[in-house]
Amino acid sequence: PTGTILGYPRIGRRRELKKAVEAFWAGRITADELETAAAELRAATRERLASLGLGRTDSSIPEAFSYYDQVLDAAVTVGAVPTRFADLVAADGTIDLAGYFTIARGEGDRVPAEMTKWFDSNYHYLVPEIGPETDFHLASDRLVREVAEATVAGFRTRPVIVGPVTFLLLSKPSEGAPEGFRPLDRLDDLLPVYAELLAALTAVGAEWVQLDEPALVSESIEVDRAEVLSATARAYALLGAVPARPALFVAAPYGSLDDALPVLEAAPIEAIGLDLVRGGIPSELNAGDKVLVGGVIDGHNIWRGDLAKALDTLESLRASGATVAASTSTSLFHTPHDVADEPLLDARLVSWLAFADQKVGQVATLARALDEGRESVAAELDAASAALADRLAAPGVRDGAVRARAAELTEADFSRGDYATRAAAQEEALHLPALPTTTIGSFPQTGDIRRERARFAKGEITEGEYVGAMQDEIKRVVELQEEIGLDVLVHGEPERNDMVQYFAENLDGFAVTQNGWVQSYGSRCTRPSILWGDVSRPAPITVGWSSYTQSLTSKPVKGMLTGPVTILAWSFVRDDQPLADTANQVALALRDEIADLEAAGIGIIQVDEPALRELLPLKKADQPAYLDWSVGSFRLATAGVAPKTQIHTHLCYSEFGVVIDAIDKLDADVTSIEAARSKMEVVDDIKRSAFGRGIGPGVYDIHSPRVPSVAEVTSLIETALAGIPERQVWVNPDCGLKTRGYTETVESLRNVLAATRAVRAKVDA
Ligand code: THG
Ligand code: ZN
Repeated sequence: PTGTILGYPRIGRRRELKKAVEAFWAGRITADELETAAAELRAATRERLASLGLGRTDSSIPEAFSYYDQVLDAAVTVGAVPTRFADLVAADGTIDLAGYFTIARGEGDRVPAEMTKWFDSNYHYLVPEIGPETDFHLASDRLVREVAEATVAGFRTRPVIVGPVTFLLLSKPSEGAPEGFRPLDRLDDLLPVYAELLAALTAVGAEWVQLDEPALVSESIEVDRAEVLSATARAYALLGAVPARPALFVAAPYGSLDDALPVLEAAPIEAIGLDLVRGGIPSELNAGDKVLVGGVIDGHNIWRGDLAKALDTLESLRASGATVAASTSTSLFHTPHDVADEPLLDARLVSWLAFADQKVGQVATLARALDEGRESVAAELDAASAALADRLAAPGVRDGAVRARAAELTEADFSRGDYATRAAAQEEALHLPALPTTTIGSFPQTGDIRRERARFAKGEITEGEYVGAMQDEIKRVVELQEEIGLDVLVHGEPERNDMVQYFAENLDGFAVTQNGWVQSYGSRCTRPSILWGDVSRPAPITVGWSSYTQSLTSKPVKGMLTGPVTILAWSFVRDDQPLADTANQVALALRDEIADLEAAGIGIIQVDEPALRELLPLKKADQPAYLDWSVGSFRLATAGVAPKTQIHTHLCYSEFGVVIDAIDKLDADVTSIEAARSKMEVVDDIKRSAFGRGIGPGVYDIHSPRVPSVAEVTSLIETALAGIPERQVWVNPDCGLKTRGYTETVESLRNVLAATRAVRAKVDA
């Protein structure tokens, strides 16, 4: 095939898969009914892709479905089920759908597989657990059945699976593995299972198979690079030697292959997928008679982009003498289905966009150009160029006032001055006790709250009624916090659907979608906003809610904002200027919001940056520049306040050590982080780093409904105090309480306060 895509959204145009999966979990439909719904979705996807121009029978349509996660699929396929779930495995070594979901979601005391970020995207995969005990065997024929299902429907599709090297590099040692064990050590035991799978795929008629090896582009892998390369060579020498096998297409999305490219070029495989959006054309190409699949259509964003330039790139790839096909840089599962599902978006904006279906169309156009010559697609190339030119010149894309303000920034705008002075001023202004207690910001989002928000969105209640309902909720949350005895209060964020979308809805330069869902993990989705123009703040956003809250209490109320890096990370961001420039525009809008909060008497303002770690580039050479602008944008947002105003930040995830220098440079007065799940491991990182400002390592794991006991929280606080000076320590949960229920939240917070009081009493004594 001359045109293909690496993958397609699996959740469904109207989130059909999410709904079916959740109905199955709730017991509303049977496993058979779920299978039927999934099969219908796969059938619709194949038909759709064919109608958009991919070949029905030339293996250009990927067979890339997943009920939950593609890494879990690979684990279950090769029999890598964690020991604690061994009872879910049937006598014949297979696991049913219910068992598959149990690994993903846990059950009772059995914790689910760990979830972590998939490269530099907002998708989360489940981390396989591999040890000496892992009994690799072909344990699932799901992929084989899907290829057969496609054949019955008149298609020949290309099955997709995570490749063996990436699979092991993304795995962690199982609980029982000895010290020093590395999953990659099991490569030679794993490969025969992949070989068996290849033979089974051939037997049902697969002519190609796609093995995804994104770990080859990442420099954030802990295994030594030379070992990664030799594992790759070994893996593909062995798989290439399988007698009756499909042609092997090894795809490397999310960046350039660098020194892994010669390894793949030398391997007995038939095609290599290059991400030519993130990486450039390799300086040296020796692909021989392999197909180079040029990933020139960006799978990571939603812009229509420069189609003529994409074709130029493919043509220069072909100039190396290689056989070339057109493709996407990554799977399209990072993009929503179809711009045609967005009737409320401005038509002009729509003309600049390409969601998954439009990108498939672009690939088909490029494939035709490769086959029949550039002239055969002249009209399409011109239309794309015209749309791009229109976008660059459109009102709002460049706003003179926003640009003038950014151009005038000086060093001083990024700096708050001496911490000791600030700390003294804050102590005098806030009068907080030792070990101050607070929460991260959100309180449980009840059905009532969601209903009121939905009714307001639909125009069923007036703005006055809506504000009244939210204020009632805020009042309840304030009274609850006072009764529990927390020191720094929050309003609970009932007015926010999502911490990024809420700001996007209230800033100029953003658009929000109706159906633009993108899978975040499992059945959970987000609707990333589209940051298309210069960003400014037409009016204060949170000031009314925060002032109302402060009017209810004499305790300090913390204003709650989402930081510039996180707003960028969880939106689709314009690609016509450096991220750094866009981040500074968002920062300036937030800076104004912070100034207004301060003027309204809010003495503590939290600016959350949970995505700071997530956007860290995969290539080490790109990391310093990233840390520079990301930290800079946070400082620009927060540095306008008086010394006595206390700036907080919150970061999710416990990989604190990786970005601790950056966190230090954020220069926030107080930083809260996740720590309870990892039993305060971060305390060692903090101790080593000489981090000198306020720090709140979470003492309550909000990811599970479990209520931590007073003794447990006491011990976590004491662990923190063993490594960090008492004057720096804050006491708070790991993260926001939005996804929790009220019952367990209240009980847990009471225990947190009881533990804090107990530790305070001991410290005072
Ligand atoms: N907001 C955004 N991106 C995020 C998060 C977020 N990315 C990382 C992390 N948090 C992902 N976590 C979640 C957690 C819950 C949900 C989505 C991502 C979720 N979504 C609802 C669902 O799928 O049913 C839909 C929510 C809605 O109605 O808007 O529950 O917090 N932007
Ligand atoms: Zn968090």
